[in-house]
Amino acid sequence: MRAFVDKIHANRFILILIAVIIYEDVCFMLTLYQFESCPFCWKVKALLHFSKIPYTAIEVNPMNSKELEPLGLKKVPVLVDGEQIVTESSVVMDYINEHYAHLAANDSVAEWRTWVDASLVHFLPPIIHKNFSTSWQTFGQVLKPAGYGPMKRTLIRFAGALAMSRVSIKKARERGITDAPKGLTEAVQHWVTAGLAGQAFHGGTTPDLADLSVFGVFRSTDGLAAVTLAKAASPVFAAWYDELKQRTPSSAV
Ligand SMILES: N[C@@H](CCC(=O)N[C@@H](CS)C(=O)NCC(=O)O)C(=O)O
Repeated sequence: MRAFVDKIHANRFILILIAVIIYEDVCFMLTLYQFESCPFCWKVKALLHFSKIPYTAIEVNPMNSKELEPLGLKKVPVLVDGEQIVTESSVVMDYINEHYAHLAANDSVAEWRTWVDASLVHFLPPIIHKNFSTSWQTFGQVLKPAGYGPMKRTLIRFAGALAMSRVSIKKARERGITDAPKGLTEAVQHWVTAGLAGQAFHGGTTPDLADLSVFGVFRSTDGLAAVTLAKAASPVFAAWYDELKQRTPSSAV
């Protein structure tokens, strides 16, 4: 009888433990507000996916960002971790790294991450939105996983292609980018020569935050002209990109 009562107590303890673990997983899950097409969001996702950190993704409507209204914010990515609301992709990556991923960082990582935000990221929009037709194709692809119904998707696709094909080249020119494909090719060569420098990854045998930042920006346009161009420019880049893609399956739940 005593043994039976002990067994029930032991089982009750295990059940409570399981309930607490499930509760913690559900209630303390990270939430990422994002656009599927946003390179800054993909930098964050590259880190979450590589480190296998579960999170809930909330796709923000790029036409009105209404999902962000309760937070009083306008831009993605936004990470919510319990009471903490973190904005700016690089700050979000630092937050995730400090609390969850714990990848090593050094001065070189910091320099490459700055290069990604200040330079690399600006070569992509004028390529993938170079005219209405290219931009229409781009939105067709990037909106697929966003989960919109057909009407909403077509509306966002049309409005997005109209706006982006007008804005991207103008913005690139303001930044001094007159030949985006040439600029991107040079950027890829710079990354391969000075960033990877003969190693599998900038981080050596394993990717670091520099790898994940460069990869994230390209990953936002996977299958589109910018990635095709970059891969054609360098087989080393192509192998590095494919390896990272394989190592970063989605950890969104
Ligand atoms: N510096 C910011 C840039 C974020 C950003 O520009 N996000 C764009 C999407 S790629 C956005 O939310 N745009 C909406 C808007 O400006 O209203 C970061 O690194 O997070």
